Amino acid sequence: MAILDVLTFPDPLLHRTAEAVKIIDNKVKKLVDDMAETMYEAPGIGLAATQVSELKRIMVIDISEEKNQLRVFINPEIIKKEGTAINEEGCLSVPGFYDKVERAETVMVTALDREGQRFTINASGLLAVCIQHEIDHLDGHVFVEYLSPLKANRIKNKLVKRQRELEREMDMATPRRRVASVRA
Ligand code: QAP
Ligand code: CO
Repeated sequence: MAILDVLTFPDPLLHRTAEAVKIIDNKVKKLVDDMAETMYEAPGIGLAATQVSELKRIMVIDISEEKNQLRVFINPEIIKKEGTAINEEGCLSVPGFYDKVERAETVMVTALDREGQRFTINASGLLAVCIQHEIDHLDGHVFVEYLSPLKANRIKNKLVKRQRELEREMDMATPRRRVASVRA
């Protein structure tokens, strides 16, 4: 098991479309397990493979209080949507920012589980929000895109600035290699 690096908005990879999984082999199962570990460690309630730089249609969700009800969705598809609801959302790829987003209130979704078994569920409440948020990632969308351009730009600028500061800190922590001076 491993903790994976989570991409931060506005990374261009977050806007690419993920490809359907053809065979659930050990590599896919390891990715599912690593994604779950990464989500729990964050901690978060949902994570899409796109966020860990894997353009595969895989997402993990656990909205339970005890963090013991992992749901794995491979090649998820929404087959029915009903109503609308506005909920506060956040995202591991948009750390520290939360805002209201309007989505369908209930969704019927079909997907394959970690063993390749098809399941279909009717989701409402937080689970419905999370499923739509994660499927958006697989289609290259981040919740920030639903906010006003003003809000979206503010978030983008702050995250770019923070990333630069983090990179600078990491660079400072790297010991400078002494370069042998070339004698004339
Ligand atoms: C998507 O998001 C979601 O800003 C999952 O600093 C969120 O797990 C669906 C997180 C809300 C529905 C409602 C965010 C962790 C986790 C942060 C997450 C942060 C640390 C977000
Ligand atoms: Co997200």
